[in-house]
Amino acid sequence: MAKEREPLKPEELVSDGASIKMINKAVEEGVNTCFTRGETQENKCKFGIDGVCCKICHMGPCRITPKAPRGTCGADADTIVARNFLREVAAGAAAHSDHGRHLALQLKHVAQGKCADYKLTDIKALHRIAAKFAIPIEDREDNDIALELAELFIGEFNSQEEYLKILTLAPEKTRQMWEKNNIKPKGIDRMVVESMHRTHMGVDHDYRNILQHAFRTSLADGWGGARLASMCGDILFGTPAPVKSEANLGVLEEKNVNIIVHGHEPSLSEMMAAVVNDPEIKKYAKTVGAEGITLAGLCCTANEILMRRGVKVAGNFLQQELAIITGAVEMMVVDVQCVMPSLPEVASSYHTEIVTTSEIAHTIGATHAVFDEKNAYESAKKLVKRAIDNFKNRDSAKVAVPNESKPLVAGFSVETIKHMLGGVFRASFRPLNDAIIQGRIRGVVGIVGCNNIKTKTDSYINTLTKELIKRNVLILKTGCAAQASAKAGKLTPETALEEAGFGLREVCETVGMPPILHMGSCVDNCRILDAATEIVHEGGLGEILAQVPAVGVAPEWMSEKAVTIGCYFVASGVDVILGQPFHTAGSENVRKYLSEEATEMFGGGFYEIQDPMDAVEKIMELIESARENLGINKKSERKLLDMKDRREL
Ligand code: NFS
Repeated sequence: MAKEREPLKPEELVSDGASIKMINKAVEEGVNTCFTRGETQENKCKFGIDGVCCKICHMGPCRITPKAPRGTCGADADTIVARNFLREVAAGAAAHSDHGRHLALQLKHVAQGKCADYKLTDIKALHRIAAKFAIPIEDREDNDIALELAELFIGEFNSQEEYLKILTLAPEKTRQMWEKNNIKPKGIDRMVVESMHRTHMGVDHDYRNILQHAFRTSLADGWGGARLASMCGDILFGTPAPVKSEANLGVLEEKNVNIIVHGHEPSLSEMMAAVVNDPEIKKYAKTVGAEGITLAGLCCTANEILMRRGVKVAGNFLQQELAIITGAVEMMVVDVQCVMPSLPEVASSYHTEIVTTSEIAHTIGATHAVFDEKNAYESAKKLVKRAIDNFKNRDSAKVAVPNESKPLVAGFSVETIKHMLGGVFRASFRPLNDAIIQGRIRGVVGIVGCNNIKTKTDSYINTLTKELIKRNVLILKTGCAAQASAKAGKLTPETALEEAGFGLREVCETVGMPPILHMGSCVDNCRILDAATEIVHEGGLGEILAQVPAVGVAPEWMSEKAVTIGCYFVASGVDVILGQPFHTAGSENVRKYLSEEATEMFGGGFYEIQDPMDAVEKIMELIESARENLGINKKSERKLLDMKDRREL
């Protein structure tokens, strides 16, 4: 049974005031959260940390030690660590890509007229994307174009012998590099199935061969499943454009019915966002004594509807339980991924109803209400009504919404960035390339991924971001990392510009763009690669992604999806810094493969750096060395000195 726990110091666990208040409230009300469970789970298994526990067959589990260097079957640490790693990558690719599959199928159903409540919202995006795959658009019905595109995307999952068509979106030299290293993926499903086959007892034992497939599988995600998820999302719900909103638990309103959408896929949350504006529903909320309805998002679902509709963000990953602890949430509707199984238990201390909506994601203690896409509006309306009916069950003594939220600007799709840089008539990355070549911007860093109980929430992310913009690095963000900046008030042009270095500030002011660009949810990490591809195509910064002065960072990552994302960045030639180490410490060979050998093969490798300031140093070193290799540093040094002089003056 639970032991007496040490008094918590919430300010050591989280960075923002709203979360501190809610952790204190949880303790007062005797509610367990990830922060208390994190303490009871503090003693981690060393074999697990090192990745040397093998439970792939039932002669085991076997654990590798200096005295027992091989498992019962003879597998050594290299094989075991590599197999465990590949399984993580496969799980991450499966999660993102299944999300992509649902959207591809939805695109097909919408094109066939089977989902009457959805439409092809962004026809420009449909045409733009169809053209990328040489799908004819002249004199054709949009539904026909969408159907052909949806079939092409669905084919990407099924392809048995052909490489993914979507790989053609990468720069040619990057594709040649994949070819040379034999990591071009075939069908997405095939890659994941093969990962499971290879790691079954007695199949693939060569750690290099196993890890090579990890990179191949990750590409099937980053350039495949996740990429097509973003593209389908843009067609169905609109390509994101700059939008103002707010973030943190203070977006909940005590006098309103509060509904939170949480998870990942945009279909349900889009419909919920439409329903809460229905006059009939608004009127109904008044009948129960509420002033109105607040819809807010958590995790990457929040990012999806923030980017396209400006829906407010209640918080990032480690705030999902804290939102319930406000006592003011009538309903939390979840779909898939990053949803804690503890939610119904936390909710049992309040009146919040947790509703699961996906066939593949049930939780004991939650209400299960399958979301019917073919009858989407009515499905969503039923849920909203049910939430309104729950308003009367609130315990007013337990309601305490922290008065903390910050304004933000999000919605930076690649198309938007192009327009901001080049103007409406000559949308182009040219000004960005020029600024990098001149040295006003030193490089571009993607900061992505989760929060992790092992790091004070948001602290690594925000320290790193602050230091990098100071050093004239443009930041592209997604996921919980973007929400960390939002909660800290750094996603408005004004606040961030106060902290940016001179060169970066000058460029951002000229084009009216903040130096930290929120590019969306976790599947939208492919938008970061898309931006890097635009930079290559624009010219002057190399012919291959590996040459661009760009780095990826997952500061506070925790999920298998993050492992996969890291891998597809590296396989695309981008160096990746991890704030948390992989579970690979048990094999020097695996570690060497993921860092040094990956760098030799792909042009990018992994670095595990647990201190954000050390990470800043490494990132700047990598960026400067890329600049050096491109031969663009000479000119910029002179210019930089000028600027320094000017600043001092
Ligand atoms: Ni991505 Fe991390 Fe989850 Fe989104 Fe947040 S935890 S791997 S950022 S919400 S997927």
